[in-house]
Amino acid sequence: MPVSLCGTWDMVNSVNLDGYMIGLGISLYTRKIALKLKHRKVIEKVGDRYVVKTLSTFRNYTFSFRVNEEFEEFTKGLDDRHCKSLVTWEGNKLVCIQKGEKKNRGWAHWMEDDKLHLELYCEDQVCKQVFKRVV
Ligand code: 1AG
Repeated sequence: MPVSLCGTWDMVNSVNLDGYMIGLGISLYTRKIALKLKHRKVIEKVGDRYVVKTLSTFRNYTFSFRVNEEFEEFTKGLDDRHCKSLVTWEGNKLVCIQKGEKKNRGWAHWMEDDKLHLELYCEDQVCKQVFKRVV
């Protein structure tokens, strides 16, 4: 059984978020704002659904899903695109493929040394973020 990613997590490191946002076609103006933010992740399990919230002082993004069940994702407030998304466990990694206009789009979450890791993929870009648990 994979470890639980549930909890509240604060970003402590972020590498190449700008490249990821360029891949998504985000404007320079919005990228400048987004790069200054400290993101907080709140991951909850409600019944058999996960609810994932990315919170910041600028915008919030919340979505929910069941593992192994494709869903319609609208990335409201991010790049405002529609994707057909599918989240699965690959070993201890929670992996999402976001099919849509952008090639090679998705993300992966996993735990390592009590930290929550996130990789965000879009086109040829990879953003890597690390979060520590909020106690
Ligand atoms: C995601 O998490 C993305 C979460 O799907 C947001 C992370 C970075 C920002 C991404 C794109 C930037 C687009 C527009 C910038 C505008 C606002 C930035 C606000 C950022 C906070 C919402 C996947 C994963 C799911 O965590 O578990």
